[in-house]
Amino acid sequence: METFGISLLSILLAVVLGCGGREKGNSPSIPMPSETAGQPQSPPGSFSQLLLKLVEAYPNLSFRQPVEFLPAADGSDRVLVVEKGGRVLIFNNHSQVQSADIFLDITGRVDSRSSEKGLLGLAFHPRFAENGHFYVNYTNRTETVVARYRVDLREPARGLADSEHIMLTIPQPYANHNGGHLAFGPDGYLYIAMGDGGSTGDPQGNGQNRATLLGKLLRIDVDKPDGNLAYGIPADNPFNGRQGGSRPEIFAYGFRNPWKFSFDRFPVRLWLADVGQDSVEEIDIVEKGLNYGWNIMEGSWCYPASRQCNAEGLQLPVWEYRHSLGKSIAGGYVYYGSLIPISYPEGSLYMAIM
Ligand SMILES: [Ca+2]
Repeated sequence: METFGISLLSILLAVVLGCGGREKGNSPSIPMPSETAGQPQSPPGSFSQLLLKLVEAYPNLSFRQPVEFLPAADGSDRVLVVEKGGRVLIFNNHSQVQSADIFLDITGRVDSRSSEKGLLGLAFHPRFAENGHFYVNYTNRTETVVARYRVDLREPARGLADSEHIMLTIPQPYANHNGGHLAFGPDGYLYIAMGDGGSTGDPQGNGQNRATLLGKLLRIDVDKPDGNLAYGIPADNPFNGRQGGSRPEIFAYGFRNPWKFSFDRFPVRLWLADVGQDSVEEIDIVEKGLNYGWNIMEGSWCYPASRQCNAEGLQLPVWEYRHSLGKSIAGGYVYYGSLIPISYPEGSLYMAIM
């Protein structure tokens, strides 16, 4: 899956779903795919109905393989762009901005030589203004690294490249499917998206194996290191008791390559885009402890499609599309603003596809 071929800032936010007016636990009021395992069904809706167009946000700047865009956490009007190669740029959030500064450059630590490897995510600590901490997710030659960095609070627009404190490393058996997004939830814990380790069809079975961190959404407590760990395990993580050898860092499992996820504000809801194998791209609402199906299922289809499967206990996506409609799904956000005149009054979900 080629995921880095276009400019992040000119991504067409291509899937628009109304998502208002629901309480947690009820079925979403968005179009649902078939709930019958293995039964082909065309996704509802049509991209041709969209009235969106691309606008270059910062025409005077250029970026090398940008993978993340986020606001600065220092109270300024600056924004950051994370580049896959290992740089993070910071600049004023103005369309005519002329130049960007380097917030962080860890190119020397990052192996980005294959298409899905590199510096893949950055998240500011919720109390960044007090502690100056931020977290990154990158690949080196053999593993994923989740590490903490810091700024000097007197100079919050410049990360200290020599301040690395490694939180977690995860061996990567293949070059692709590294997930890479990380973000703090409204609960103050750090969520980390991990792909299934790569290759085709999850040959190691990592998605369904709760003894590995591959193919999972993880949740850790960066503020309470526990024993030899650089982090703590939230008390209500679903496998905190290591049941059956399960890793306690797991929040949810059965993912192939969860590339981006985001938190809705009310009700609190975790939207996640999971990149498909050969046929189906999916959007999941992730809840604690649940199994999202890979590699038993690809979206709401059995995997491989020629095989019968048992979907009992598996969470189907809330929406999916097939490759006749678009390729790799990237992720997105629920938008509550008024700048885009969509007729869903309580928020619309925008997802980017490649
Ligand atoms: Ca799935």
